[in-house]
Amino acid sequence: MTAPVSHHFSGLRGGPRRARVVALGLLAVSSLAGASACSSGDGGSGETVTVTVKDMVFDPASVTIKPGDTVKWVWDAALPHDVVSDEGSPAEYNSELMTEGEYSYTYEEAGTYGYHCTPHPMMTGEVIVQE
Ligand SMILES: [Cu+2]
Repeated sequence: MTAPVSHHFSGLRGGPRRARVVALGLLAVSSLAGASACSSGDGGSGETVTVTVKDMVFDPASVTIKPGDTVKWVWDAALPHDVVSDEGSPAEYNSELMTEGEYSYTYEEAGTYGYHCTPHPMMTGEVIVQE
């Protein structure tokens, strides 16, 4: 009698796992050439001109700028002074009376803007805004 041989079939597949090659799609990044900032004055990005507020004088007393530019007054004084637009100036503005610190004003439109210091009427300055 022959004993039945039980065949045990292994279902294991020992084959090496196929390495799956992942094809990396090359991302073509389209760079926007020529978009870098070219700051020529047309964009309205104004420049800043500094005027020093000294005792009894604005230095320089007259500045010429373009529309959109800013004048920044920087105090370097022992006595208190302020910056106040003249009567009839195309724009009205005024700083505090102070001996140190700074004050800025941006001029949007062409014109001649006189200003002065309240305690010292002889302290005068002007901002000429030209296209
Ligand atoms: Cu003054």
